[in-house]
Amino acid sequence: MKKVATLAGSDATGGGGLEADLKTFQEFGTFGFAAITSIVILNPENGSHQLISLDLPLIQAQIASVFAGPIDAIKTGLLPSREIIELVSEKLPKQIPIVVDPVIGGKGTQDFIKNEQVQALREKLLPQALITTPNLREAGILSELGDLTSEKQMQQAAKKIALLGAKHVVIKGGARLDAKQTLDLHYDGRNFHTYPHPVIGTPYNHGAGCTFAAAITAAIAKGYPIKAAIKTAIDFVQAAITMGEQINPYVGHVWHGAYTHAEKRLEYPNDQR
Ligand code: PXL
Repeated sequence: MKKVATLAGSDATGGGGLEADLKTFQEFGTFGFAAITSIVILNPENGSHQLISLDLPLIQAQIASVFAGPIDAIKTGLLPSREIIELVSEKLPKQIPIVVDPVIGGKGTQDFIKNEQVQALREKLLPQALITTPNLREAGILSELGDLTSEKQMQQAAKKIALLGAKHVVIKGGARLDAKQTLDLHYDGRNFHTYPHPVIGTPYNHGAGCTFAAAITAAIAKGYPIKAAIKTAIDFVQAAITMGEQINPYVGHVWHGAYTHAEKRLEYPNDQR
């Protein structure tokens, strides 16, 4: 069985973060591991979020646990301080495919990380990435090009991010460029590939970004070629968004099991109830 690890934050509400990663790894039939860097909690009184970072020795010990045996692919998610980014980049094994989801902000939350940490992502982590998956906003920040408002600018940003060392850059266009059609742009260091698909009109898409990167990571572990991994991850997330649900008064999540219809698994037979 293929083993896939995430080094990421916990989203206590279960839509994003390592919860999304583990659910997605399972859907791909891989064995999921997780080292928790931080915990994002939601205040049920007013919908505000709080981020709590774990101490470095605790993160280090979890990373050591994860790598006590062989791992086939690794994803990084929320790494909310320069020290944590440095620790993770030091401890990442060198020969294993690494997917860096450069989490800077979250939906409905303040930015998790600020400029100083962004520099650490650029200098320490992106050089180790086989694939990085910024959204439009993160791509603008990482490339230092600011707001990206056209496909041409997405291409420029992808090239600049690739210069930092990431071998493949996938910029998630989301619905910001065009309300009807969304564009995911992939730069492989030489050529651009585009993956246009329709925008799904739902506000219940929390966790889509984490799920996308997790799906790519699991697919890579299973031996998919990179373009097939990206295409399958897009289809996986499209299905997850289509079945998104409101989870609490403040947020609606994607359903990670949609692509495989996991909600239909292990049902108790009606005639035996
Ligand atoms: O969507 C980015 C993200 C990543 N990681 C954690 C999160 C979120 C969004 O809320 O909670 C832990």
